[in-house]
Amino acid sequence: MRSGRLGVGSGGLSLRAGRSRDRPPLARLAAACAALAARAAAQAGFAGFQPDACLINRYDPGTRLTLHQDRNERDFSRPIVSVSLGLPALFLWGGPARTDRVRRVPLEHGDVVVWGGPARLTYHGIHTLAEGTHPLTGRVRLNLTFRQAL
Ligand SMILES: O=C(O)CCC(=O)C(=O)O
Ligand SMILES: [Mn+2]
Repeated sequence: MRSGRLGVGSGGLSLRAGRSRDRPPLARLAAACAALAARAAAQAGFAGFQPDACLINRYDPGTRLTLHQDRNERDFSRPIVSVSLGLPALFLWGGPARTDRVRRVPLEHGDVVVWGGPARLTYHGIHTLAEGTHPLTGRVRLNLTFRQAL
């Protein structure tokens, strides 16, 4: 699994809203993604979510993401919004302790998962990705997590 980041703040590719016609295409894409994430968060009961960071993970078959909590953000009252693209995966959804029972939730291309509130620090991960080919991404799963990090 490899990670990247879709820029944060004014020097890079801002996820903040602005006058869209004055912005370069990539910035408009970032703003559209942020709007989508905010809408998903609102539908899940987290109004006012304003993501300022997007972590992008790339998984090839045979790779995985071990159980962890998302703790790099300043305000845990803000949710995480996760968008899955490409190959399917099993999302591992545990509890507040690493040793809690873990459920396996199938995720497919286009699925959006939002977690926050009392579930914000739930341990989660991705089971070893199975071999496969997706018509849009080939042998790859991409995951975008939108975060209010600052
Ligand atoms: O790939 C996923 O669905 C989860 C990614 C994740 O948990 C993370 O980037 O912290
Ligand atoms: Mn995570």
